[in-house]
Amino acid sequence: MITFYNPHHALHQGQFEMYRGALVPCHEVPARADHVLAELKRRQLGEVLNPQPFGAEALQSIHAPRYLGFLETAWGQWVALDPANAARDALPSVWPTRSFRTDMEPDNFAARMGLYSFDAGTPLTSGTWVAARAGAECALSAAQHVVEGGRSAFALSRPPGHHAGADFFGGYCFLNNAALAAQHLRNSGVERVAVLDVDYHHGNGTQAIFYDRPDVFFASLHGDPCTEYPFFLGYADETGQGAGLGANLNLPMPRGTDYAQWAAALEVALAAIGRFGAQALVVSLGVDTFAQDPISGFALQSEDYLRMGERIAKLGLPTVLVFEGGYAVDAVGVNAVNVLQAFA
Ligand code: Q9C
Ligand code: ZN
Repeated sequence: MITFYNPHHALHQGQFEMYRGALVPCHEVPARADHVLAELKRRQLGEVLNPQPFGAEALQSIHAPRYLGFLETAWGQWVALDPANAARDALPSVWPTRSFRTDMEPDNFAARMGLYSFDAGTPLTSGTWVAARAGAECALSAAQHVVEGGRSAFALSRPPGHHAGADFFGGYCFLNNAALAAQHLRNSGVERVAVLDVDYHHGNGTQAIFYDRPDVFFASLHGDPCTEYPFFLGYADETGQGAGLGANLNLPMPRGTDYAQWAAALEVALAAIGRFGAQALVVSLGVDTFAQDPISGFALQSEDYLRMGERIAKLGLPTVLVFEGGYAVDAVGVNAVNVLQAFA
């Protein structure tokens, strides 16, 4: 398995996220990617390369230009408000909910933070843009490897991506790496692409990006949004719209779900991907389904990730795997690399 590793990921280093009225230390930390890289090297699982550069058009294939412009300039504007902000992450505190306008882009920085986000758990930091852009290049490079005939490739980056939409950040995500990979496959002539999202949390960003499209199938296994983040999307009755009707599959599961139950849902997702006729697969590989994950509620064990990788490989599709969540920092390397090793 070839890996494209984001050499700039640690430039995104949030200090705090808002949780129950307090600022608590971020779960999404640089050590996560470091552990995965160390485990890949320990098992000698293949080459680790830096990503190739991609231009603005590649990002604009998924993301709105005004959102990209905001991300690129946000840190400078945050510090311009007050030089003391250089030592503080930017977090949003006001949002345009129902009945507000979102077509306007206010001048006020806090207003624009809210316009382009959906939670207060995703700090924007000095290096967020550089890290996220290089992460997108990892996903695009992995997709390009598969376009050139590679069986599979892994994009090892953070911040993660699957909660980010065309024009919003949240859930620790800024650029939707999996969506960028899927779109790159489409632009390179792959007519039917499937995204399989196995992160504990529903991939609301990816779903929203492809919801009305018949050419990219989205299947997600996740904690029931009735009780689990991101709460407002990920229900079983979301099946796509317009030309995309039938190309979206959500498989929410209750807290406590173990691998036997989870694997039964995986069979449903893989069968649907087969019926769709996917010619390539993108996996949003979150390992926050792990029993010891500090913010999640499933009960998967480290060995289960071997079975997961083996089963997904049996689809026999050219596959791009993109690193997403997983916050049991000491186990995240073993769990993610178990999927990759068994897949390979
Ligand atoms: N106290 C991903 O796994 N907040 N994002 C949870 C827990 C958001 C997770 C609050 C979790 C987002 C990529
Ligand atoms: Zn997650």
